[in-house]
Amino acid sequence: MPSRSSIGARITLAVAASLGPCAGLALAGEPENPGWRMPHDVSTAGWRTDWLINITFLFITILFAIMVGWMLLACVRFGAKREAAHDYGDSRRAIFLTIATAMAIFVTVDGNLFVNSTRDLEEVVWNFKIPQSDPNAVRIEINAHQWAWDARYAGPDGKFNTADDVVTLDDVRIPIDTPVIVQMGAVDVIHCLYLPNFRIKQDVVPGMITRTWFQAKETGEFEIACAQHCGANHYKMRGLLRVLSRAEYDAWLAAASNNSERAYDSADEDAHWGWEWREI
Ligand SMILES: [Cu+2]
Repeated sequence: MPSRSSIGARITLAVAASLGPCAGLALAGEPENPGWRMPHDVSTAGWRTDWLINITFLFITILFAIMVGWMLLACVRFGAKREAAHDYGDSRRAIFLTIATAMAIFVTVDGNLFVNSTRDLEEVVWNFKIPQSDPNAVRIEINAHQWAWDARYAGPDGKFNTADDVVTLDDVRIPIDTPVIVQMGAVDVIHCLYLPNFRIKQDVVPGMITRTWFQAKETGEFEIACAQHCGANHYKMRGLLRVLSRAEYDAWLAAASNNSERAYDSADEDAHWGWEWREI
């Protein structure tokens, strides 16, 4: 039996193959702007989200085709010359058929969404045991505010809010093939960390620490966005996420940490927004 990922890939290909020529886009190679397609997935778990979107798209496309086909058939077969035999839909048979059809669609489409999304949450998305069991996992604290993302790495001492922390602005760097755990806080309004290429969306709420995790399977530069309208300059919350090789990442972190220690100012309280990492 094919796995969910291979079924998802086939559906994606089938949908892309059928729509590609209409949109005038070549299927070979990844366009810079994916246009009507989903952003290029570079995460290990993103296929789960894509599978659910694609299979749901397939379900509703089939339903749409059946309904339109049925109506067209009625238009062709019946008209002024040949009147259709009709009722008012209040017979027991009509009520039963209506309820049975609605339930079948609800159980199939929504039931599939419910069962598989619940399983995805339990197995991966909310399963922090996976990244925590990896000794190489990268931990990042993110402070969201109007209108930027501050990211904080613990530095060689492994503790947050100390002199060797690396702090960046709208610039998150992570190593490939390594779980990344992010804890987030907001100082003003609700923001939402959105990584389209990782299928990650997590609200950042003042007064609490929220978290997410993901793992990259390709190097490159990807977009960070805010998915909650957080004020007039919401659009400015655009950052860059760079996936580096492990060696590049380690070299960058070591150099940046050296710089941080030199520039550390214990009196600058606004700069010490980090918190003690919350183990679960
Ligand atoms: Cu925002």
